Amino acid sequence: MNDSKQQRVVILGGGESGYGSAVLAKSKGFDTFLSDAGTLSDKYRTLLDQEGIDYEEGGHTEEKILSADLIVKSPGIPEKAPIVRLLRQQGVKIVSEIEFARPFSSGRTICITGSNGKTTTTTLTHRILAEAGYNVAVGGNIGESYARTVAKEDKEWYVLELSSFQLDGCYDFGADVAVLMNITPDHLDRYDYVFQNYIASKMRITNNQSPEGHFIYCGDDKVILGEVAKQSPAAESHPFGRCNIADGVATVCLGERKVAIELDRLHIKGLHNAYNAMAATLAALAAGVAEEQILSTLYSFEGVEHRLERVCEIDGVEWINDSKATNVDSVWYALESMKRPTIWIAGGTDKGNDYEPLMEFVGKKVKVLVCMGLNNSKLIDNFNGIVPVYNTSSLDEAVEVCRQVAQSGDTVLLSPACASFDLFRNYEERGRLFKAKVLEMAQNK
Ligand code: UMA
Ligand code: ADP
Repeated sequence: MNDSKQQRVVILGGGESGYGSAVLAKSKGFDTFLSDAGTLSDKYRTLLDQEGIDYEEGGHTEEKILSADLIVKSPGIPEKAPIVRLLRQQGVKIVSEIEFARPFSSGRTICITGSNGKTTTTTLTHRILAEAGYNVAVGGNIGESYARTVAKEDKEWYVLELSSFQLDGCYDFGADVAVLMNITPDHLDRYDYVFQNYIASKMRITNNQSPEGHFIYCGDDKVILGEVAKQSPAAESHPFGRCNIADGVATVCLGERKVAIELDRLHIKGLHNAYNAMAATLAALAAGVAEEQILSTLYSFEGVEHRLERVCEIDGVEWINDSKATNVDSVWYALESMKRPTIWIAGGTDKGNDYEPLMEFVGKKVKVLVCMGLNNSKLIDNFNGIVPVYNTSSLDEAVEVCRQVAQSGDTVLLSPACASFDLFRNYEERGRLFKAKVLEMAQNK
C-alpha cells in the first residue's frame, strides 16, 4: 500500500475496532469505507458522521466491499461470516486493526495476551509506565482501540491487550515486548473446537519479534512450555513462575536488574496476581523503568473492577465480586486465593465447562455452593453430594441464600465460571448489580 491516495480500504464492523481503523485510514488519506452488517450504536454513528467517513449499516454490500485493496476486519467477525468467505475466495487481503495500524506508529509496543490475566496485567503495566513519566497509551482489547490511539496522537509506548482474534489477523506485526500469561481452553467455537488452533493463535504473539525483543511468559504453563520448545522464539526469553517465589517474595531479573516483590504488600491477592505482578514487572524492566518506581506502583495498585474485587464486610462476612471469572481456570485461581471458608456463587451460560479441576477446593475451602442461573443442572450434577448446593435463578435469590447461610468469618465469592447472558447483559452488569445488592444490604443493617 505505497500510494495511499490511490488505495481503497474497507473496514468490516463499526464498533470500537472498526471506528478506530476508519478514523486512522481517513486521516492517512485512504479512500475509506466502513460496512456494518448490524445497526451501529449511536455513539459510533455520530463519530463517523463527525469525521465525514463513508459508511453503511444493516448489511454488507458486496460491490462496495469487493473493490477494496485492503480489508480491515473487526475481531468479533468470524471467518465463517459469508462476506469474509467471499473475500477469501476472491483473494482480497484481510488484516486485523492491529496489523493495519502498526506502520503508522513509531512507538514501541508491549503486547499482552493469554486466556486470563490480560486486563489486570495490561492495566498494571500501563500504570507503571505512566507513573514513571513515560509517554504511553493503553488500548487494544481494552478501552480504546490501538488504531484510534494511533490516529489521535502517536505515543512513544503502547501497552496493548491483544485477544486471539486480533492476533489472527496479524502477519508482519511484531511486538517489541510480548507477554503471554497462560493458555487454557477458551473461545473454541471460533477455532473449530480444536484447542491446538487456539494455542497457535496465542503463540502468534511471538511472531516477527527480533532477537533484541523480549518474550515474557509463564513458565508454569505446560502448554506454553511445549510450544516454546517446538518453536524456539527469536526474542530474549523471560519465563516467570512459582520458582521465582520464596518466603513470600517474588524475585524477577532482567539482565543485571532485579526486582523483589513482597507479595503481602500487593493489594491484588493470590498466585495468579503474583504471576500478573511478575509479568508486569518484567515488561516494565524491558521498557527501562527504574526498580523503585516499579515497586511503588505495584504496591499502590488496587486491581481492576470485577476481578476479585472486595465489596465490603457485613457482620464478619466478606463479600467479593469476581464476575469476570467466566471460565474454570479463573475460578481455580479465585478459590486458590481464598483464605476463609467460602460460599461460592457460580452459574450462568455454560461454555462447555469441565469442573474437575475445582474438585480439590470443593468441600475443603468451599462450604456451600449457590448456583445462580436459568439452568444449573450441570453444576448440581457435578457438586451435589460433595457440598450443600442451593439452586437459584436470580441474583436476589442467590444473595438472599448467601446471607442466610453465611457465618461470621466466611467469605461470599461471586466467581461464576460461566458467561452471564442468561440473566444479565454482560459480566459488568452482573458484577455491578451484585455490588449494589450487597451494599444495599450493608446499609439496611
Ligand atoms: N459485524 C459485522 N459483520 C458481521 C458480524 C458483526 O459488521 O458479520 C459488526 C457488528 O454489527 C458490530 C461490529 O461488527 O457493530 C462489532 O465488531 P466486534 O465484535 O469486533 O466489536 P468491537 O466493538 O469492534 O470490539 C472489538 C473487540 N470485541 C471482540 O473481539 C468481540 C473488543 O474486545 C475490543 O476492545 C475492541 O475491538 C477494540 O480492539 C472486547 C471483547 O469482548 C472487550 N473481546 C473478547 C474477550 O475479551 O473475550 C475477545
Ligand atoms: P482477561 O482480560 O484475560 O479476561 P482479567 O485480568 O480481566 O483477564 O481477569 C479475568 C479473570 O481471571 C478474573 O476472574 C481474574 O481474577 C482471573 N485472573 C486474573 N489473572 C489471572 C491469571 N494470571 N491466571 C488465571 N486467572 C487470572
